[in-house]
Amino acid sequence: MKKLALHWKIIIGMILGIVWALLSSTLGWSAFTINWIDPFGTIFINLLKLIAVPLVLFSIIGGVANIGDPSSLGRMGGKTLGIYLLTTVMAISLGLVLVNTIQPGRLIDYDTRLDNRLSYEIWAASEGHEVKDGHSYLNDPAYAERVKKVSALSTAKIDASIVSDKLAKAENQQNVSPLQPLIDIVPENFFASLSNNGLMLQIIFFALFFGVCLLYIPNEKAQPVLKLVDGINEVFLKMVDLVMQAAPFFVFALLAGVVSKMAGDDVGKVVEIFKGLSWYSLTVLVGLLLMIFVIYPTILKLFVKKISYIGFFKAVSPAQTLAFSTSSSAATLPVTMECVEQNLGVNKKISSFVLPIGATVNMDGTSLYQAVAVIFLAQMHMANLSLEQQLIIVVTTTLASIGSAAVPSAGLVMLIVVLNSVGLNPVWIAIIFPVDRILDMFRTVVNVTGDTVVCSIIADGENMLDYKGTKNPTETFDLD
Ligand code: DAS
Repeated sequence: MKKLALHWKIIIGMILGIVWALLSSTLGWSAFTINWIDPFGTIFINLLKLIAVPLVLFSIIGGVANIGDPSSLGRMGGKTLGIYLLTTVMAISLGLVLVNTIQPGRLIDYDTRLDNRLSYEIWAASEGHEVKDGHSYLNDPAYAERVKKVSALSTAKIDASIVSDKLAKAENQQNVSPLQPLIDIVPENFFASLSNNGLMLQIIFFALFFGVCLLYIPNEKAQPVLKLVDGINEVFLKMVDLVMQAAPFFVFALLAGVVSKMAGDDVGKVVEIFKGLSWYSLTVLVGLLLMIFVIYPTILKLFVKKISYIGFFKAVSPAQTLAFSTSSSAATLPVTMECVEQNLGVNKKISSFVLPIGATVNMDGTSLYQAVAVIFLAQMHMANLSLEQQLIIVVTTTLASIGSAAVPSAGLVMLIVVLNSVGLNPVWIAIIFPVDRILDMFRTVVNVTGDTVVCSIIADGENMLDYKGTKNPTETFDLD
């Protein structure tokens, strides 16, 4: 039988994982799945992250040193960040258009148990409605009328304990100087950066610095270092191929764990959760799917004529299916790099530079989701955000998506920062928390797909795209 392409094996693993989880929930075995199967999903993500960090380090050092002259590095860096920013703002705008075209009434069908006092004050401020001192919102006819118009609110009990750690993290995010993100890029102790996965930007900074300095030392000194770096790179890429042989099983465990944790022993709960957040989830999903199947292919076609629509998806589908199952751009990065290099013909000098930066700062899916979530939560609390506030959201969401780490649910933590920026209550993230892990899968696919598109455009622009049609992806991760 013709060897099945890896991405099909991963998809089959995913489907079997979901089926197993629903079955185990029905039979009351979800605890078994969570205790004995889910850990293999965690092992898989750890293995991929174990490879991603040194791979980013050595591939950037090798990529920069092989580029040769720092000026082309500067030009490429400027182009990369510029296109990343463009796609992020495009994603946010799409999110805002989608969420604003759905009437608030249709977004929600809950009864309220939320902190109405806060909603009342935000609503009054947004409507220019005077709140008289000591005036109780319960007997304010204008507010009561408003509550009647917009159906009742979330049934999600605001259980602050769900989000307390995330709130704490976001609070830290708040109490820092505006240039803190810049300070955070420069590590004081490189080995500390290596040991902390979330500091990918520090590893990238060090690798760029090391690679550029490699260009300025005498060639006979630089060559042995470069040879060693290239050899180490090959080893880590072989590790990816090895781990990917077991990807279908690991993905089975990942999906089984995610669904079991969500459903417990009651499959109906999954239906309940989605029924409650249907319009919100649908709005996010429509936006993300438009990004993957319409926006990105259109941008790619505009700039890189030679890559066909089908050829592109065949080439990057192993990375997309992995992004979906791991919900981590960082964990998927090693596979993303192999896909663009082996299937799209992107030169390593480009991919080793553009992709690690993209995995960390270019999160278009996250930014679209954050824009939708903020407006949804505002509408839920009857707060009409002004156009100026929505523009503030574009800026803070762009920064928040850059600041989000490339790990599961990072986008949710940064959403708190965006909520704060327009005076909304960050505890409200508990309302959309239940579906976050599922939506995270889709937004991580968008994040990774966006990186591969920008990488292809940069490579083509630098005449470093040797696309010969996507050979059968089965060979992408062969061990030979
Ligand atoms: N899971 C994040 C990523 O790895 C995205 C997010 O949390 O929004 O890209």
